[in-house]
Amino acid sequence: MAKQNLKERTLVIIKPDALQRNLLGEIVGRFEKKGLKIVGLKMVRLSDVLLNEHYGHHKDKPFFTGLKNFMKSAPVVVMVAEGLEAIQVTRVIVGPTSGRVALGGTIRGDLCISTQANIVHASDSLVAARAEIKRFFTPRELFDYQKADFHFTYGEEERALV
Ligand code: FUP
Repeated sequence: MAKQNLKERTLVIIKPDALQRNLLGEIVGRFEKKGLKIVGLKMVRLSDVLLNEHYGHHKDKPFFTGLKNFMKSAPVVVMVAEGLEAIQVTRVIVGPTSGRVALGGTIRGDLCISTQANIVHASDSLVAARAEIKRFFTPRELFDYQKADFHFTYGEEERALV
């Protein structure tokens, strides 16, 4: 297991359904309120090339073409969130793939009822997070900065995990 650190980063894609359903602010707000630091954020329109790469592990699934068309139907917002165990923390607050089984309190559980139109994508491992962040962001688009609430976001032992 990788050493715990306060700068673990994960990629989040806020999908076209969230944009169409006026949920952008709500979703970014949930990450902020959790205590994750937003270190990158932009709107992009996804291409076939990018989606073939991003969802390559699903290319033989029956839902692949539909998923790609959905992801191209409007721009998406891509975001990098940083913090202690950011990858796992993000998966927990996002909830499982289907909005129909995701528990209330999670983003998908509270905000959607679909498997495809499930509001967000979030990296599922350290290896995936590294590749996905590189896929969507250049180093210059990612920011290192101090947060004013750092001392109240983490406890003493956690703050020492530089
Ligand atoms: P997740 O990691 O929770 O985003 O889920 P997966 O990697 O298993 O799936 C990626 C995307 O494929 C989902 F966000 C939606 C889509 N999908 C379907 O449309 N139908 C399915 O049965 C499974 C996944």
